[in-house]
Amino acid sequence: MDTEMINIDGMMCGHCKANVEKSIGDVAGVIEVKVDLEAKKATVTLDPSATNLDEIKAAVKDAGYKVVV
Ligand SMILES: [Cu+2]
Repeated sequence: MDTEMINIDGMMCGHCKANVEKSIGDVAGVIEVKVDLEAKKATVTLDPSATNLDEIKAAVKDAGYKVVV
């Protein structure tokens, strides 16, 4: 199990936070996701044999938000 932190730009409210959490949570292999709206960060616990950071980033982009590296 890996824990990754990503910075996300474009989240303005609790709805955005919920959107991002759902998008990341729907990725197969994601075990847990927590989004901190004020810090603009997501903490993702994932199974590295099932997914990877690129897939998480793609899910965030697909939801309409920007991953800041
Ligand atoms: Cu919003």
